[in-house]
Amino acid sequence: MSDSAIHSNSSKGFSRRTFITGTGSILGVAALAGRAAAAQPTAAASAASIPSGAHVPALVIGTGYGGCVAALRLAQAGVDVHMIEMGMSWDTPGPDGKIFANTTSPDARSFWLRTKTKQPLSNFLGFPIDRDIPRHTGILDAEEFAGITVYQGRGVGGGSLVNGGMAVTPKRENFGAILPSVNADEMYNTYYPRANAGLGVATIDPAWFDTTACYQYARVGRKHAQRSGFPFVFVPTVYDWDYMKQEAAGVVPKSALAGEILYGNNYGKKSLQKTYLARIRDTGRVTISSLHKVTSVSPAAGGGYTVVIDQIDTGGATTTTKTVVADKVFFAAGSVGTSKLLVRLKATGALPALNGEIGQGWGDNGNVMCGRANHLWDPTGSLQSSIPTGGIDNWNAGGAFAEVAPLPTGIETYASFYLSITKNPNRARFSWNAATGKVDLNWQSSWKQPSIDMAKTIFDKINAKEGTIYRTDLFGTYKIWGDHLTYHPLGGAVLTKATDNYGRLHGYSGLYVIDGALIPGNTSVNPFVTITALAERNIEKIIATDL
Ligand code: FAE
Repeated sequence: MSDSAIHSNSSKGFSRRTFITGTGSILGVAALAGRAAAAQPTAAASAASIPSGAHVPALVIGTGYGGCVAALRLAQAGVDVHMIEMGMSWDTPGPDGKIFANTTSPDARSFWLRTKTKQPLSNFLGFPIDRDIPRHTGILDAEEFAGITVYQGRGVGGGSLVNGGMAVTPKRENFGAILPSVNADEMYNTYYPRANAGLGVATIDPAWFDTTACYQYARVGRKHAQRSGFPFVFVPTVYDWDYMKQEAAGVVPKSALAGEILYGNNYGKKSLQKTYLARIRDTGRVTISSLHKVTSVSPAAGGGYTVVIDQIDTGGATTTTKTVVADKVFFAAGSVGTSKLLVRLKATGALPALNGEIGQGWGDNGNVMCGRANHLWDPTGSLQSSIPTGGIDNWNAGGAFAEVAPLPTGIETYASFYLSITKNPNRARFSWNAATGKVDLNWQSSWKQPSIDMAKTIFDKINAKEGTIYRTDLFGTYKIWGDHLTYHPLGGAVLTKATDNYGRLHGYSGLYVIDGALIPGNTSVNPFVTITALAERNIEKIIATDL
């Protein structure tokens, strides 16, 4: 695939994407998918991107969950907003007629500026499965720090483009430990419901779950959990369940049932492109510059903030550097992106009055992965929906909540696979490294041991009961635990520490954090519903009092 084949930019392409995703009916999606396949890449949309010298009332850095909530609510309140996104707009099909690459055949679209894939499951049957790809501004960033690889989405829609769509509200009894300064009544009565509605969260039809071939793996996971005395819970998602049923019936193009995950999802997943971003577009008050990366924010002479932005090409090279002024700036570049920016801006003198909490309190949501080898009489199915829909809850007893995850290889693997979220207490810190000119993270590989111990409270017991063993071939040779990574970075600009109780950065009026950086390292479940709900809460207060 050539770079230009999937290069697109900003408003023009964005409109078409939201047009495509704005159709409600399954047949509409299918028909439009066909139309999209025939579409040509948009040309020279840079004319629509933010011009150097612009003065904007509100600038949002990043287009993930926090950024989208901020932009939508500001626009609805009558504020013109510009969103800056370093990734692509993901609205234009490649030569295969699809916007996103399949998990089983990664290509240039799959990874952010890498010449070789870095797949979370690096091995199968012990053999390495990573392969060479063209270097490109692809969708999944595997960002490597000394002790951990942090996976993140890149593009208009942020993590919603690549994630598994599991949309989980934490148990209320656990909320006090997640965000101690936030009123739980308000969250559970108002902001979690608002977030769930805005994201289109829904739970699988249990009767269909019990019969469809594509969730045999989850039924095996449920059976094994329950036989060992663990509660199995259905996990809500943002997948269009009616669409998945149509996939199973073979009447629409397949997405979850074609193993699409990690590198984008072409049809049934309601990413932010189909929810918040579609509503943002309808306001007519928001523009988005994709392939634009914010590099600096500092106080402007006449008030507001000077924001420096690199426009990049699909090889990652800077083509233009722009300077704009914004009255208010919302940091929504994700836990890692926001933390890296703020740590560097404080250390290099652009925002020296930020406090010493900047960069602190970062956690991995206790992520750890593992597989179990089942008996031959317990197959998990060759057809596996890529959207997980069940979890094993041992949070209060053992500190682990394990998602029963798919291994959508297309063949029978006799494996059960799990992503556990654990109560890992370790917290890391971002710091400026003047020698390298980069921001480091001091996470240590050994800090995953508590996560392994907590996950073992579930899987040692299941293995003993079932007479099964751990898989040792998925993360290397004779390696059980996927303990080198996280999908759920959280913290780095923690609420009430680096900011006030609503995300206003200490030291600078008009600068806000509104993404996963606010959350101190753990949400007890998958994080994006909490990130969205907290952003809904904070922006409501900011609009009421600061504008
Ligand atoms: P995020 O969505 O990461 O958005 C930040 C955006 O800012 C990105 O689009 C960046 O490209 C952009 N950006 C960064 N720096 C700059 C800059 N300097 N200038 C301009 N733009 C910039 O942030 N969570 C769940 O709840 N359920 C799941 O099933 C789930 N599965 C996941 C699977 C994978 C493989 C991954 C990677 C994540 C998964 N997550 C899941 C995590 C979830 O996607 C993540 O917590 C949220 O996306 C974080 O939202 P934020 O708004 O903080």
